[in-house]
Amino acid sequence: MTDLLAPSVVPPTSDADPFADEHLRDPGPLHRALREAGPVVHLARYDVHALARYEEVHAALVDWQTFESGAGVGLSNFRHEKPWRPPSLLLDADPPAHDAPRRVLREILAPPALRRLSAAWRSVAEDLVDDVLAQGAEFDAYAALAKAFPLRVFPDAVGLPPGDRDNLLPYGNVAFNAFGPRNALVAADAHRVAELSAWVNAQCVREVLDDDGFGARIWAAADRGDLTHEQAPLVVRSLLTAGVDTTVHGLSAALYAFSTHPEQWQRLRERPELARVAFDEAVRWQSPVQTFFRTATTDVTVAGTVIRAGTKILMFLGSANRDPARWQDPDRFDLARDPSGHVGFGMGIHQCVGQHVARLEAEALLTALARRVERIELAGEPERHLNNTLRAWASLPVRVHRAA
Ligand code: 8QM
Repeated sequence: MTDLLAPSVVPPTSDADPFADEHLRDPGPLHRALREAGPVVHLARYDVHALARYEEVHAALVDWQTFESGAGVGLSNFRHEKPWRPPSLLLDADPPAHDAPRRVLREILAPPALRRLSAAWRSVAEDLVDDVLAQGAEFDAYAALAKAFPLRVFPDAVGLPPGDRDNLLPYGNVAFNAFGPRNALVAADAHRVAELSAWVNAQCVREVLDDDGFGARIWAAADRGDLTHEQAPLVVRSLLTAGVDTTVHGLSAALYAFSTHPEQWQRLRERPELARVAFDEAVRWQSPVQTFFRTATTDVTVAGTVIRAGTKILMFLGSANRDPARWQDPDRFDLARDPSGHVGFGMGIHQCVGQHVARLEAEALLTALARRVERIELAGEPERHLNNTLRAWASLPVRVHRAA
């Protein structure tokens, strides 16, 4: 609420475009500048307020009443602009509408429900790592592992028919670009949006999904009355939008981290039970999902700055995860730290509902690799893939030394 007694602060202004190639390629310097400029910074280019410090990002994430998602969590305001696709029932929603889809998905993706997948995923990971290692000591860890593994296990778990899964990452690329401004990254894929959307929507119908996956369980929830039958395909669509690129680039982050921190790889090899915490630390360190927006539901004062009702607020998750006021030596990838509290999976009522799936994938892949590989190092310069929201990869050339 606006405190009538306190004078309001005029926040510092920045001309920077966080969605420009330069900052997407290397966001650290901009993040540092924004954190140091103040708790709230006005971004002149988009006329939005930005939060780059942990404290304010965390506070905004947990206050869904003041910082709503229902106007969309990208730059575009769904109350004034037509969304590029029907809004997500989870991501672009607030209570009470948000709660039923969330509850359904939470049950389906909860640890007890995933237990039956664990053994199968471990064995897929072991076979994949064996195949990759059999082909030589140097390979692209992005393509061969980080991308290959989720594409092998996740669409099956959802219940997609076998065959053509090549559309999943391009669809995700479109969806994650769409949270940003309509820049050249959005324009580059514009010609594929209709085709990719049609393909994804076609995978969400009951008849296409096998009867034992996450997708079928979403439809079964509709039969029980926990969702409507109109909602079910959109909830399946959320899995296909949020569940592929995120894990691919999260696993890439972990592999990059270990390729550049040999002592941390040794630690993981000695204590493979650290795989899960290592994945969370990699998510903190790289923040595969860099940013999300909220919309103020009322005039709200943040650290003295009045943010007007109906305006967008840009939250820099990746910057909050490197804020030295919250993290000791924040730029260090360190398995000895406790990364819990990072906002790489968000925080509050929207916190990643699929995080247990992601951790299970990471655990399977990292432990399979740790058992077979003594050392992993970069064999060339990694290449980034630029996206308005994702901290993504195009290649991660590595060289491995096999364990005896
Ligand atoms: C981001 O479609 C959706 O429901 C959805 C899309 C993207 C995400 C989450 C949900 C956070 C990973």
